[in-house]
Amino acid sequence: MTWVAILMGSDSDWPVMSAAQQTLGDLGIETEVRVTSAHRTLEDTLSYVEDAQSRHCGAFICGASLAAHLAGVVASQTLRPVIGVPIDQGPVDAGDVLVSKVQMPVGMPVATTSGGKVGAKNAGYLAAQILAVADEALAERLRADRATRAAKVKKQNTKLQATLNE
Ligand code: RP5
Repeated sequence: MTWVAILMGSDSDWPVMSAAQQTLGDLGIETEVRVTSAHRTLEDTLSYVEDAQSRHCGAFICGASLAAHLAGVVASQTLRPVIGVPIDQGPVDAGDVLVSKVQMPVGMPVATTSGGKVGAKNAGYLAAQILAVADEALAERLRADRATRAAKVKKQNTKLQATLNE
């Protein structure tokens, strides 16, 4: 079975990026998590991407803040899908990081989510949907997850209508 690599430029990104790992774990998808930087440990980053590909990694999720080059560097080294999560850190907010991440040159895409834990969770879901193209059991788990969320919204509406009709 294929798996997902979760990379981040610093362990300060982990409180956000752990949400991606949790999401994938809940869907039964194996992950590897690495702190590796596009600037400070470039060679390690490149070696890891090559090694992960050789071990059938199905997608990369990359979280970083500031200049946020990690996802772009990883995308330059692989044809596997790369998902970028903008992280709010220090002098920049996640919106600034998002603007950097989405501006990849033609032929080198990074699928960029919103920032923070919501973005990290959706990075997990997007990676899962990519893997589910070739994994019907996983697709079924994703459908079940959506059904659970839909049931929750319907329940909320039923409760609200009851309150309005009191
Ligand atoms: C980025 O710089 C990291 O991904 C992190 O989001 C940010 C700050 O890094 P540290 O100050 O925690 O090393 O490269």
